This record gives sequence, C-alpha cells and structure tokens, in this order.
Amino acid sequence: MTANRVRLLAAGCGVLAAGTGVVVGTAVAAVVGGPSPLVAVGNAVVSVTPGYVKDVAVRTFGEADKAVLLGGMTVVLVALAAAAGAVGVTHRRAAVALVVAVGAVAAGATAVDTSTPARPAVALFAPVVATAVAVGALLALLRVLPGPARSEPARRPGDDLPSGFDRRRFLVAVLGTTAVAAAGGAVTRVAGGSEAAVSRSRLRIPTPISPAPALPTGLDPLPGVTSYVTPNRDFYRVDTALIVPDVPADTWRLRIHGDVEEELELTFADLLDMRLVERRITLTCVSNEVGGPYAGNATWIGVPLADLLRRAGVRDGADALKSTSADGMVIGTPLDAVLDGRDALVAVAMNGEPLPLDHGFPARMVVPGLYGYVSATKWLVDLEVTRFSELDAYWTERGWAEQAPIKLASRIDVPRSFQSFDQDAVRVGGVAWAQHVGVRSVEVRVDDRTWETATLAPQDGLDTWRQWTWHWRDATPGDHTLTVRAIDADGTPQTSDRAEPRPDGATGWHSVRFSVD
Ligand SMILES: Nc1nc2c(c(=O)[nH]1)N[C@H]1C(S)=C(S)[C@@H](COP(=O)(O)O)O[C@H]1N2
Ligand SMILES: [Mo]
Repeated sequence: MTANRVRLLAAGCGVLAAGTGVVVGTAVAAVVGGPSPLVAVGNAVVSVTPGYVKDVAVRTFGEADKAVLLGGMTVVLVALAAAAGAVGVTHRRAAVALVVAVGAVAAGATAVDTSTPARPAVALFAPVVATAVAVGALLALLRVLPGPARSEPARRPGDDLPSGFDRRRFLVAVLGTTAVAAAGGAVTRVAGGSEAAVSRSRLRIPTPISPAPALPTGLDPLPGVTSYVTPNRDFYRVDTALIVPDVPADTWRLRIHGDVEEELELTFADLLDMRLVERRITLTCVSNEVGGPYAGNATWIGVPLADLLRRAGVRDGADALKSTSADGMVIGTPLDAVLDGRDALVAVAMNGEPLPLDHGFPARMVVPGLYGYVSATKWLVDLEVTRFSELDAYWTERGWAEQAPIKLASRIDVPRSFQSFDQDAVRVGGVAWAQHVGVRSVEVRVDDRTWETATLAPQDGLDTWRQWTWHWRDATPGDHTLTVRAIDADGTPQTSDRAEPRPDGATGWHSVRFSVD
C-alpha cells in the first residue's frame, strides 16, 4: 500500500470517527434533553451571523436556509475530520488536538445555547462525550493502519509500505466503530421522539365562544391567485429554530409578569378555559421582498391577549410586551397594539387544527397589523409587561426596527414571470394587504398605459389580505410589463419608492413581464 493510499484511508477513518462522535453526542443530547452538538453549533452560527449576511442567505435560499446551513456545516466537519485522519498517520497528537478543538467549539456553542431548557452543565455531556468518542475511535482506527512512512528510512513516499497492515483487524475496527454509531442512532430514535407531536395528536380545541364570520362568497376568483385561506402545509415558515422546539401541551406553562398587579402562571387547560375567539388574520414577514411569498392567511383560535393582560392587571408606565419562546426567542410588541381592541391573540389553533409544531405548538402570538418579528412569537412561554427602554429584542438587536407595522403591499400572482396568454384570455390577479387598515382599491397598469381599476374579491375583514383580478380586454400581441399598486382604506396610495426589507419592511411596486400571442 502506498503512503498516499494510507493517508486516504486515514482520512476516511477521520470522517468515520467524527461521524460516530456526532451521532453518539446527538444520542446523549436526546437523553439529557440538550441540543445536539451539530445543532448547537448551527444555532451559534445563526446568532453570530451579521444581519446582512442572514438577509442574503434568506433571499438566496429562502426556506431552505436551515438545510443549507446544516449542509454547509457538515461539509466543513467532514473536511476537518478527513484532515485529522490524514494528519494522524504521522502526527497523532496534532490529530487529537484538532478533534478536541472542534469539540471545544461544540461545547462552547452548547454552553450558550438557549434552544432547549436543559441546564448547560447537563447539556455539556453531549459535546464532551462526542469528543471523547471521536478521539477514541480515531486512535483505534489509526492504530490498525500501517505505521508512518518515516519509520522506514529506506523508503520514499509513494513506495509500498511494509505489510504490518492487517486487513482483518482494520475491518473489525471499522465495523466496531460503525456499530457504536448505529447504537447511538437507535438511542436517538427512541429518546429523541417529539413529545409535542404526541401531545398534539391527543389535543382537542374547544369550540370558540366567538366564531369567525362565515367566509364571503366570491373568494378565489381566478386559478393561480393565492388561495384566500392558506392551508397549513403551504403556510410560509420563518424562524431561527434549526430544530423545532419540542413543547408538549401538558407540561406547558405561560407566565405573565412584569409591570402587572398580579403575576399569573397558566397551564394549557387554564388557557383553553378562557374566552376563545376565532379570527382570520394575515401574517406577514418583514423579510418579504416586493412580490415575495412570506405572507399567509389563516383562521386562528386563541385567547385575546388583552383578556390575559387585564386579568394580570397592567400597571401604568409600561409600553411594551416582551414575549419569550421556549427556544429563547425574545420579541417586543407595543402594548398599545395589544390593548387597542384589535384581535391580538395567544393562538392555539390554525385552520381548524392545533397549531402545527413548526408554527408554534402549543401556543403562539398573533397580532393583526404587525410584522411577525415584532408580534408573532411561536412556542410562547413567557409574557412580561415592560418598557421598550428595558427590552433587548432579538431582531432589534440585529438592526431591525423596534416598531414595525405591516406596510401596504400588493402582489401579482398571475401572470407568473414570462407567462404567455392568448389574446382574448389575458386575466391577471393577485393579493393586496394592509392589515388592520384595509385595502380600498387595487390598480394595474400595462407598460406605460393608464392605470386601470382591478376587481376586488369580497372583503372578509380588515386584518386579512384581499384578492384582486383584472381582465385586459383589448390586449395587444407582444411583450408587456404588468405593474400593480394598492390604495389603503385611509386613501393612502402604495409608494413606488423602492426600499429593502431592512429595517422595517420593503416598499415599491411589483411588476411582472409577460407576453400575449
Ligand atoms: N420562537 C420564534 N417565534 C417567531 C420567530 C422565531 O424565529 N422564533 N420568527 C418570527 C417571524 S420573523 C415571523 S415572520 C413569524 C413567522 O411565523 P410562521 O413561521 O408561522 O409563518 O414568526 C415569528 N415568531
Ligand atoms: Mo419575519
């Protein structure tokens, strides 16, 4: 066997050893209830990544951003592990030092991780065991590889190495390591199952005392236009959680404290015993670009936040509601918006089912008219009445605005980019939103012609988007651009000024190129 082949084999051993460490570490994490080492590092990467890089990542990868991050980390880990293996043929200590360094990074990330309630001292078992297993496996594997070339002074690199390589011993070491990894995987499967999923499948949400109004007829006027109510499986998801927090309803508690007369701690059953209302509300993400997909409309059931806060008794002087999630997300919402009579909810159901796990099970906030990052806390566990001056909200610390009402927006769904129509069938449409204000009208323009008034689908409520359609009757063949703009219920037209999502939401008109045959 040549020295190069030994290095290659050793690199493979490094990857196997590191993989085994990660798998066993993940199993330990599942047992002790902490973050898996890979997830802890991923969370740390997310939290130290500068905001503008995150914006680019979200823009480039959209909702695949989490998969891309974990994939990228895996590539880096594989490269480091292969390097450790290859180096280890001649420099055992350096190889061990490299593995320990990577383990130390994972331990550091675990120590500062807030994504699980496990105490750091307990959570640290995972990276420590992972590192120990990886080092042990690497040394065991390297031992059964042929020794370093320099122990044979007569031979030059590239020469055949002396025998001393016992294929059987090597195979046994590889199989032994693989068995350890398989055992780790099995433990993870047993211990890491989601308790929230079980709890969700058992849950029955009572009939709300105040149901949502019946849906008007005449919605969904044109195929291709975003459906009026967004099915849960199609609802956009934006959050920092690499792994969806596992929060079973039976052990869930909501603490309400801060500038209140009386602190409260509610169980899920307590919450369901309160006045449940059902409302349709359109959620929107501040990261949504002009024409972008990060908006969705659902029928929510929940307890009015105002009821909860009144029960606790809000003291004078507070201006903010600080909400915290099970995974440590901190969001600040203006107290005004929560108490001004709008349907701000602690929601427990979405479109007739308990909240989906990735949309905040068992309870989340929904506040009409505010972007999600200042209002829509998922996996909600803590509400504190406070002041903005004393509040460090996650996104505001990262350069996003403290106050963020949803901006008037309109979007073209039909045509899709470069779609072509028959001359007598140019029917276009989309949605427009101005939550808690309302949309008065939508106008469209082909190329530089005059603005035409679109037909609005019936209005359901002020807190939801409106669908619009328009038929271009005297369409002319050729390439065209369609532009849309909305006017809100106060008469304010949508601005054509282009603004980026950061710091408080994108503006500008949406245009789409299409052709008529
Ligand atoms: N715990 C938690 N809640 C969160 C977030 C988050 O990262 N963590 N992201 C917020 C943002 S930015 C938005 S736009 C909405 C998205 O809700 P959805 O994923 O249900 O559409 O959730 C909000 N609530
Ligand atoms: Mo968002």
